[in-house]
Amino acid sequence: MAPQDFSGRPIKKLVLFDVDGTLTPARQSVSPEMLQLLKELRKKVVIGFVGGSDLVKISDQLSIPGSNAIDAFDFAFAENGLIAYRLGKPLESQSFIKFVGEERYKKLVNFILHYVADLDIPIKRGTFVEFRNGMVNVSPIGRNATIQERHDFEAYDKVHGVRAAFVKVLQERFADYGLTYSIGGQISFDVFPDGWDKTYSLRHVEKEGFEEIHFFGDKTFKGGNDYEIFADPRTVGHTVSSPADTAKILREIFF
Ligand code: M1P
Repeated sequence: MAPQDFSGRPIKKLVLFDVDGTLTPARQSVSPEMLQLLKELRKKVVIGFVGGSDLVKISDQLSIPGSNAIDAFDFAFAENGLIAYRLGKPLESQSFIKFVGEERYKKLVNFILHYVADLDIPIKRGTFVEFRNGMVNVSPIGRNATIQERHDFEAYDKVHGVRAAFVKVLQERFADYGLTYSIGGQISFDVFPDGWDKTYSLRHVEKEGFEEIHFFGDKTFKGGNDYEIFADPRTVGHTVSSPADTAKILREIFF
């Protein structure tokens, strides 16, 4: 049975990780080497992930046969911490639809779908809006693009700013909704209530009394979905360029 507290850890610090680009290549699986390193790290400190994706996708990425993402970390935060687990047990969760309300949501999603329909981009696939518990994810190309199509769209978007322009329109059109738009991945952006960025996860660990909370992320620049938690005074932020970079910095600091 898992212990209920962290008294066995010699270092009273929490280390939180973004998922895509930090623990794994974007939308791909964690390597056995990274899992082994995290296992070693967990003997010393308390560890957690805080991802923007939903729990099913993050679990797929962070599990290898015989392991489970929720059990491999002390804290598991999906959808920026709107879905949260501590030592394998669920913590209180929040919902986007309760915050926005059905009527207002309908106006938002109708507008988004019309906007996507009018977009002239090289290819479109399917699932342009993904409704999640704590947010809505919007993708101009569609979420079931292949890995290659993702790379191509990301490169196209760097030149044409499709997502940035889309976000600007939504910010203006729905200015009274109290929503934040975050371009965190390759093909989409997340939409969630103001303040429900990755700092949301910190409310779940505030009472634990950690000496320090470290955060590792790759999108720590302003506008990136790691920015708020990286810049938050409650965390010590680390910017990484890849999972290999994460491993290198971890070894320097904690081993
Ligand atoms: O974790 C970063 C982002 O990963 C995905 O983005 P994309 O599909 O655009 O690469 C999404 O799950 C997104 O919600 C998340 O923020």
